[in-house]
Amino acid sequence: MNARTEFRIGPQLLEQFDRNRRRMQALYATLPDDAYFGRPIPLRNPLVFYEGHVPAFSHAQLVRKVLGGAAIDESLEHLFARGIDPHESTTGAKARGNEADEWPDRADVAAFRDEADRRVRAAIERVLDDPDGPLEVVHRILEHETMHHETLMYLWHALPFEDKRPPDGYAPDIGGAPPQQAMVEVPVGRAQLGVARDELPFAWDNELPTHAEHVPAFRIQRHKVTNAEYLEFVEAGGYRDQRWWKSEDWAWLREHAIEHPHFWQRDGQAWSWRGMFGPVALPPAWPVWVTHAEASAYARWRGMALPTEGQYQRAALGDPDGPQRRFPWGEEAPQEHHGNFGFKSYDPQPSGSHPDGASAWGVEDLVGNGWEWTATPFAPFPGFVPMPEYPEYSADFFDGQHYVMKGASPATVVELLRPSFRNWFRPRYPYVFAGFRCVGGAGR
Ligand code: AVJ
Ligand code: FE
Repeated sequence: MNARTEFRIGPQLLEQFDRNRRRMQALYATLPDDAYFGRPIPLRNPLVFYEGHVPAFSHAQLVRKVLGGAAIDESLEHLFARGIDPHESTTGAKARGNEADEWPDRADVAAFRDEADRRVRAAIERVLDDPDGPLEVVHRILEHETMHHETLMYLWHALPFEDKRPPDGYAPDIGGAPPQQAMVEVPVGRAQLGVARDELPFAWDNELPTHAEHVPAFRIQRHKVTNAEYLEFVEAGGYRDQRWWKSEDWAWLREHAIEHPHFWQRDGQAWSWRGMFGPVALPPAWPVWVTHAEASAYARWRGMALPTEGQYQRAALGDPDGPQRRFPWGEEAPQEHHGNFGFKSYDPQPSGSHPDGASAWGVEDLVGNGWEWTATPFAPFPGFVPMPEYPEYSADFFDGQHYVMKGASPATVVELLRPSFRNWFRPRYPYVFAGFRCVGGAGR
């Protein structure tokens, strides 16, 4: 049975579609009107945009482009067509504020969403009934939506606390003292990067094709860098010492008067973490979430470096006794006890909470609890070909201004946990649920 037939069995894709739509609508249902038209992150679109964008994208890709279906409303389809991270230096971006006058009524967006959902759902059923149907497009729209669930959580995090309510019974898992940090030795070996087209029912163009990379022996931290460790850097004056920062990162610190991670705030003498639903006294064992710029500065301060994508892959998936693993813990499908992903939490969890998810070398939390920054600029693998129906998906970001992130955050769905999945962001975009660990050096 090949991957294609395997994925043809059963209605999983339709169930995923329904689950995705339910998750997003449940999220929006809790949102007061002025927040709906607000822009929690000044450089991103207001929340109203994403409620239209996800159904518009699915409809454009599957119903219109592939199946040749009719338009619902050309002007709404155009309005909601595209939304990626604008450049940090974009000027004239609106600050927080209400843009209700500039967008369609909430009820009109909901009507467009429901009609697009109805047509997309019918199209998915048609594709699943046709043995030669374009299944890849179904995967593409499902994964596109789930990536937006995560980027929506970044926006949600930025909403004022009074605009959101925690689900019943939710409380962040604060933990106690951080686990002992340690350097783990990973022997020389080969890392498989990317994936062969026929190995999976779907992969994005930037994951294709596959190649092996020779990775010399290296040492990597067992745990992601915790708040407690990062606090040492902050208290040592790391944000005031130009030596640790690249010139553009130093300029960014000065321009915005940045003195600590975006997820932290100072309350008098004490530090807090700005959680999803409220501040909590800085949990020492949580992985720190920071920009690539801050991660790089910390690593330099410790006399270490960020791992390359190949080193991450080796640390996460290398196996002394066989071929590269599917997940750090082996071949078993991801479960809750393996890590903090799949909307298990709205916040980080203490480092050391998921020993069952450790890699062959004993490195923990490589998948979940925050993406991991790598030192590798986002670039095409040799033999890259842009996806014909969506050529800008990756290619627009091969500009040396984005870095590869691997792993997963609490807001990453399990469907994205495959070894070849690559995420990327700008090095000074502060909203991402991403942390890091260091390699090499004589440090800890
Ligand atoms: C892959 C998460 C960087 O949100 O900017 C969504 C995914 N692209 N719609 C992003 C994406 C177009 C993308 N990331
Ligand atoms: Fe999108």
